[in-house]
Amino acid sequence: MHQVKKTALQENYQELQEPSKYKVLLLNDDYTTMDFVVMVLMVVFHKSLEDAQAIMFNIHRNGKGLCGIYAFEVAETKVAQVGAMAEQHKFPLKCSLEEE
Ligand code: TYC
Repeated sequence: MHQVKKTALQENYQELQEPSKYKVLLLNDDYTTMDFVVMVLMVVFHKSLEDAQAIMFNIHRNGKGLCGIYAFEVAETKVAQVGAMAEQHKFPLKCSLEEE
């Protein structure tokens, strides 16, 4: 593939930038149980029971909610973990990623 060589100035600028962060969001649905969502928030996102319950109810009421903000690889791993747990338990729970 054709690559355009960066100038030293461009390379310097890129090195000085903080790496982008990504929001991990859980989406509401009508079938996943509240207990399962609370468990996912505690296991995958390391929330306390109280925080997990508050986040779950926020998602239930508003359609989606923020679970955490991470570097890309961490965010991607959490989305995959939620997907695998949901599939294993046959829930349609969806998790998505959004650049901050
Ligand atoms: N709405 C679901 C119910 O009433 C609970 C739920 C909350 C599902 C959050 C998904 O991300 C979710 N059982």
